[in-house]
Amino acid sequence: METLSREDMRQVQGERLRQVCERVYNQVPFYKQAFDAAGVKPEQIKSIDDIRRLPFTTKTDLRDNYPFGMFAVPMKDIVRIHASSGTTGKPTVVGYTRNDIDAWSEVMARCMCGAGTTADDIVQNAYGYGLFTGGLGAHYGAERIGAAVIPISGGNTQKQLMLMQDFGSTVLTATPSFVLYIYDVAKDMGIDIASLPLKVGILGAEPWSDQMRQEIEEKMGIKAVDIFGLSEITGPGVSCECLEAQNGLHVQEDYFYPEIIDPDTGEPLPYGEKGELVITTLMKEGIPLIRYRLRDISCLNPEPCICGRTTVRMARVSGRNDDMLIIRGVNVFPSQIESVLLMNSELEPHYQLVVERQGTMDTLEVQVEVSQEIFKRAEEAMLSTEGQKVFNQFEDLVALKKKVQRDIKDIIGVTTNVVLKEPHSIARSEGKAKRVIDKRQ
Ligand code: DLL
Repeated sequence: METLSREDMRQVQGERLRQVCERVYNQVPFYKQAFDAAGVKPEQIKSIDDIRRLPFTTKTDLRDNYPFGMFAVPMKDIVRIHASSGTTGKPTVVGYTRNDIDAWSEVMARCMCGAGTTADDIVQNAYGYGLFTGGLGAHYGAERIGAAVIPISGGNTQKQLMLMQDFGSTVLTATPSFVLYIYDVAKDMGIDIASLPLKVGILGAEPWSDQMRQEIEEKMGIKAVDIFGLSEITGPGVSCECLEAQNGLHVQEDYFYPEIIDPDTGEPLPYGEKGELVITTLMKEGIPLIRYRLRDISCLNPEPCICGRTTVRMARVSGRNDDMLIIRGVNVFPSQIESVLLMNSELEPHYQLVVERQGTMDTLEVQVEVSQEIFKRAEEAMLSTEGQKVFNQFEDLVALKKKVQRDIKDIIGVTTNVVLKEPHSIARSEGKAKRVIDKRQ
């Protein structure tokens, strides 16, 4: 499936699309209504191109049908329930049949295999187990490959390090922000993490930049591979980079049909153009979704990859529509700020953005930690002048602050107030990092 010709893949997708349309039309009242309103019947779906005739599904539709209204099978066929907590109100609920769990294991196995995992590996799974799909998703994928899984879950950072040393873990599955936290704690404990057998991190569940990848690879002495997914579609395993190219995430296209649309008009965009990702689940039984709008921004590349796979690749997700800040008219994603910050070796990859409204103006404060080295110099200077200089007035720091503000202005076009913070002063995350504090609401 991962090396089919484009034409054969489209054939498979067309056939599967027709079947899933039939199932949802007959089993889910919401879809019967939505198809009827759009004036389309399942039997009119003849090829994958007909997907454009189908209505979209949104998170609001899932909420309106909370908890099980979108399920397409009776509860006796559901063997697992997961849920993702949103920022407001009730969680989004998804149900899996036995076949769904099997398919999920399969796509996760493909992803992890593409990222270099084999039966010889010891996979330390530091994604949270529970309603969140990260833990069990990576667990089943690793088992399907035949690797040895350590189901340690998120948190417990010191224990993570103990097991990593004692068991010789070779693959780490975790959020990128948690990996950085593990690195910090290792450093404090005097552990040289780069000298351990760990060789690859399969990281995702939150946006991260290429600069962050470099930072993680250098510090940890590993390859860092991006994996993408969301509970509504299956969990992790929708797409993943291959180890060979680390250039775009191979979509498991025979299970998940991706489209990019203009978020304002809903019109499909051609390959290469950035827009909102929309996915149709071609094989799901428990809760199949037609043209589900993810709010995530990406673009698609159909060119075959050097790894030999022919599946479409999606660009790394730089952020969600919902995460986008509009600061005095400029659209800003946190990951863009992250890229600029990490171009400076004096800064650490720990940052937070604080948005406030002063009168009618939105202001953006960028809090970022400085490196231990420059912090030490600042401290020494403060001591030598008998405490007369406070931290943020130390000349090197003033220059650094100005430089970063200028870079952000030049590259992203937004004026910010950069606040340099002492090392370890910004809260660490053991799961998804919270990058934005919005004080406007
Ligand atoms: O985060 C599933 C997952 C677990 C993916 C482990 C990868 C690894 P949710 O909690 O439903 O599911 O959150 C899904 O997280 O719509 C994106 O906005 C974001 N996201 C997930 N992976 C990435 C990534 C899991 N690699 C939401 N890059 C998605 C950027 C990501 N954003």
